[in-house]
Amino acid sequence: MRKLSPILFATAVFLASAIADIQFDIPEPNYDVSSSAPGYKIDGDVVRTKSGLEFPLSFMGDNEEGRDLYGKTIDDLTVSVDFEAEDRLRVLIADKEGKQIPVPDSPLGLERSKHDRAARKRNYDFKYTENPFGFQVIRKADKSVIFDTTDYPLVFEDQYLEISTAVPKETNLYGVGEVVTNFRRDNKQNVTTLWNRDDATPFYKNIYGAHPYYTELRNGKAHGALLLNAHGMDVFFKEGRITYKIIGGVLEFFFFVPKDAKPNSVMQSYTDLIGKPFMPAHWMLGWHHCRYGFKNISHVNWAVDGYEKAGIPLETIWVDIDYMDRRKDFTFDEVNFPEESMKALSHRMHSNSQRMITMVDPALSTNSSYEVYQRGKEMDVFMKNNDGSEFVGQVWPGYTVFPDWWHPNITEFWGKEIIDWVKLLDLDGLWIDMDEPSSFCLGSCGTGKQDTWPDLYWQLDDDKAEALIAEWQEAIDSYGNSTPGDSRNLLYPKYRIRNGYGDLSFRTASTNSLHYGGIPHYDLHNIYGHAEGEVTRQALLKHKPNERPFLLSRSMFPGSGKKMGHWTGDNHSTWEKLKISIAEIFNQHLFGISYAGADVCGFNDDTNEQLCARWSALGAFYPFARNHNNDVAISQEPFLWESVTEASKKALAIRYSMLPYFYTLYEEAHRVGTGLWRPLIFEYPKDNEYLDNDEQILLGSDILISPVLYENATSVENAQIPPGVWYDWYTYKAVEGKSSVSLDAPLTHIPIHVRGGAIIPLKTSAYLVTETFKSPYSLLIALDHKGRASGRLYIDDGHSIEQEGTSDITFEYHNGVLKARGTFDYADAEKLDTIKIIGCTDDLKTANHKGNKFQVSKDEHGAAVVQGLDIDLTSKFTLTFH
Ligand code: MIG
Repeated sequence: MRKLSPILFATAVFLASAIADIQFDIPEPNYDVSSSAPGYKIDGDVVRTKSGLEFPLSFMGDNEEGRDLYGKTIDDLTVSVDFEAEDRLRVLIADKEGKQIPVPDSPLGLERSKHDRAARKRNYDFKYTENPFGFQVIRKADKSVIFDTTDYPLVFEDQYLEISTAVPKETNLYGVGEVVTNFRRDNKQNVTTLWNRDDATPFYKNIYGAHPYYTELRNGKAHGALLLNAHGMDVFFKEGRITYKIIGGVLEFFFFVPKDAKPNSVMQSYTDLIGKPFMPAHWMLGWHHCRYGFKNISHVNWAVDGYEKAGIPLETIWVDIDYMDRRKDFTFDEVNFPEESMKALSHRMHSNSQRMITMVDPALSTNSSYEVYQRGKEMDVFMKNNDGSEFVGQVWPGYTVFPDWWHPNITEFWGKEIIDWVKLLDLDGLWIDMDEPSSFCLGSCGTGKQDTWPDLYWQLDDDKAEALIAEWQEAIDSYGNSTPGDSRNLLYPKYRIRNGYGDLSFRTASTNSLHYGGIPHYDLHNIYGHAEGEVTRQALLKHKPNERPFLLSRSMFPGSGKKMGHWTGDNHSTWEKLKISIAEIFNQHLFGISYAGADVCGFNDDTNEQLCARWSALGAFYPFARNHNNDVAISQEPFLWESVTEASKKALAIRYSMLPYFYTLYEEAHRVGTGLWRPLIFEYPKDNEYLDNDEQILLGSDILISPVLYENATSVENAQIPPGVWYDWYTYKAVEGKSSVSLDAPLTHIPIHVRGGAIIPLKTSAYLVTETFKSPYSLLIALDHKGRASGRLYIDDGHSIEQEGTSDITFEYHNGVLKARGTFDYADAEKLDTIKIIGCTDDLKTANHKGNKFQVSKDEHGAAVVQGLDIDLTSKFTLTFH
């Protein structure tokens, strides 16, 4: 059938850039993007439906010509066009018979069938050609064609779909992932493969999640497009074209065309469809610490102690798979992590208002004495082989089964295990890993081997590895390429997407294994982690219906950000991974995931003091901020080095003081869909000099972060300062915008600027998030050139889903008058204590509030300061300065 190259194969895993490429006999497909297929024509009436148009297509080739390029040609198609909203168009091209498998509604949760009326106002036009069929999406306002398939034939086969749009050669493309690469994508030679995969973040290759979504920016105007399809695919950005080559499903496109054509509005439109990012609780914004390879419970407690002694804020401690008995979920290593000691850790954390999270992997040991497995078996909830036996792969606990998130019993099964576990340790959240899903062998390698312990192939000598691989191959092939009633080649589809591991089934569940209803994994692979997230989240909600659940997942799909956060996976302790983490987080935001971060100080390889200091300072501003490390690397707790301690404490004091600002941004993300971290180009889309900047971050619109990303640098060169006036966070020194400057940055210092024109709500930073939120508010008023500033503050109880009352306050300052307006329904009396004004040329002496006079003083950097205001943030107020 095909040959394996075991030498490459055996050594490849965990080597970041190596490719464990299993050689296929089938020829390499044509990766060229100019297709010569015959295409389709409209073959029947174009009918107006309630929500748009519908018409049939038929294949234009004759019996031989252009048929069956990489699959079986489907002759009859239906196109449905839905004018779903003013800013959203859906174009669905599907097989008439409905045999192709679309992304399932559940657990996607898009409610995509609900649109039964065409939006009357529309920012776009839809046009089509009949013979051959092609379509265009046009932005009405300037008549620009933003998607255009009319000069390229459509290919629609059971295992191969190809569609392509023309784009201007010099266009700017962002998104399509998950992939490690610069934020603005190279559109000359770029292919992004989507096939969820457990691999340690090599550049340019497919990794954990799949997001067939992009934002395009042309001449300062943005739009977005989602191809809602969970099959493996290659997306080509090549001079003048975006081309999709997909191995199954249907073509379900959504186009996002907001009126103002701003990139941030495109994010709003996109998340209107896929769901807004979840609202985190206050504590989730604190600093997290984790490592793989804590040796025992004392080692974990040592880390907690170390933070405390050094005075480095620690909100949450994480325990990785180390706690488990032979890596089995929901069990304890009775020697190193006995149950009582884990309970004691949880108690310790909680009695100090801190938190605890543990890892849960989806794959469950098939050991006959493992009760979780027995319960699942009884409820029949695991993935199957096509002869009805359990699909048994291999993960950390040895041979494992994989929960089938589409099985009707899964909620009951998984829900019980999750709730029991969370209750047992009184956990604050869960971390779901390996949910691509990851499996270390090929095929159902463990069927019938229940109680034996498999080798890890990457630890074997070549000849042994070869023998093992031959065995696996036999196992996977024995279940056949296809399933009864399905003639597709599920194991070796002819079109080879550029999967980093070659074989689609390598390092994951095999594509011929089955989910409920006989649906092959082939058709659901990219949505497995998303589905696990949904089922797990439902369990957490059942356990505590009014608490915002905490879930972090490695594998994501469009809509996952509504349920959970994401870390960027197994990065490396290198400068390039530090730098690229910025682009990765920008991308996550683009995909509707606002709770995102990278492993601070790096996961794989040994970190070093300088790198870890720089990373800790930048990581202090990650939306999700966590230090995490590998089991075989040197320890990297921040308190182990003086400079890292200092960098962490300084940066975290700033983060904690800014928590109200972070929280307000999170509320905006949750309501609107905008990101916390914004590339400069998204805030200033007409300023082309920002197109490529993925080294600086706008936190919201008002805080500019310019981290050091290069070894031995002690300054940030060519830092771009956006338009207007910006003030140094530490010295209030003004920098004129639209400039490029050099910023001093000694080892423990991270340059930060605040936008003139902004009002930033702050708290007094403390060791813990709860303590910090107990302190009174202060406002930092940074004036623009006209002496104006404004800002926003959102307040709620910080953890409940249902709120009795929230406050949404707008502050405006002009001509010595500060006005606070908005809604003030949050019941607890929150106080405003201090106001600081920077960039003020008037010599302010007093501030007046309801007849009370307060002295205005100057701080050491010349800012005007009023303290002791004691104003209740329970109603609107005005403060006048003289
Ligand atoms: O194959 O649980 O990405 O964060 O520490 C390694 C151990 C499994 C991979 C995760 C990483 C985690 C590690 N896991």
